[in-house]
Amino acid sequence: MLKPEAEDGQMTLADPQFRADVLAGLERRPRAIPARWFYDHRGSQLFEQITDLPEYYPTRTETALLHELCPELCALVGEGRAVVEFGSGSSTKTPVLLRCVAPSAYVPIDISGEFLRQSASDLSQAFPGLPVMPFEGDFTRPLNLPAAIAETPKLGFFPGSTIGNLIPHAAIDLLRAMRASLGLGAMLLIGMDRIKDPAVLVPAYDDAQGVTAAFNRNLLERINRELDGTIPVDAFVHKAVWNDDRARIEMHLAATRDVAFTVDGRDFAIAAGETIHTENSHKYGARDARILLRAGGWTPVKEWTDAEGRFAVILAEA
Ligand code: AVJ
Repeated sequence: MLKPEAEDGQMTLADPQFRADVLAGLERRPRAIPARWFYDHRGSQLFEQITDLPEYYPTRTETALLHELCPELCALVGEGRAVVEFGSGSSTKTPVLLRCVAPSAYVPIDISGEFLRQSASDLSQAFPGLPVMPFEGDFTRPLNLPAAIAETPKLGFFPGSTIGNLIPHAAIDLLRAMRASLGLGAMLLIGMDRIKDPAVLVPAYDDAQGVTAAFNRNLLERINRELDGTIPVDAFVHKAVWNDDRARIEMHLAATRDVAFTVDGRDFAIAAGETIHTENSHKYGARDARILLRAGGWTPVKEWTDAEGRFAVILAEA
């Protein structure tokens, strides 16, 4: 999912899909750009900082849960499965899972080859005996996984509440694609953030240090860098709002004055107060999560939450 850039800040050839999504997103009303484009090199750095913020509870809550659920998980999934991670893996969560379930192979799947190879080689070093098979591909579609693990039962791993970025119908399509990719006898371990008091949710997406604001506004900087844009970034402010009807945090960039700019040679005008919708982060209650999984073709087996019920890790079977 992550798309690295040259670290020296050199212009890289813009992804044609990025260009198409940005131009279409700025033309549509309400204006909206898909959240996946946050993660250029700078955006990935800012996201790492977000995961350490005092207000951003998901990462530390899920990591602690993974440590706690290990013995029970081990008993439920057995040893020797191939762990298939959707996304190139986190340096903190993935090792916790791999130490726990003693897999026969580890297969991280990502559309970005560079991040994938980096995290795969880090993991190989930490787990010398473990076959690590990075797989480049778009996991929103059913994939033919490596033939070497064709007969091995799989454990899918999709942490971080990344599923929350998708609107429910797309989340269900993704779950079904994962089921098709993982095959017969598969299990899935998935993290989902819970619905909770907006007084906790909103600061998690609008922190006191302004890191999330910088993460959001970096999308505009990225457009300027990669798509030859002239967006006056200082004219946009970060907004995080709880949409109770849809049970999601929305991030927007709101224009503080009338602005005119060009992107890739096209003219745009945004009036003061207008926003660009940049992210959805859906939250799921315990029953909501189970319905979502079942709609996606998965049967919930066991779920774990922290004492405050902030975050859930759910094991399901195909
Ligand atoms: C990586 C999609 C799970 O929704 O919490 C964090 C992204 N955006 N702060 C989330 C994010 C702003 C994050 N996910």
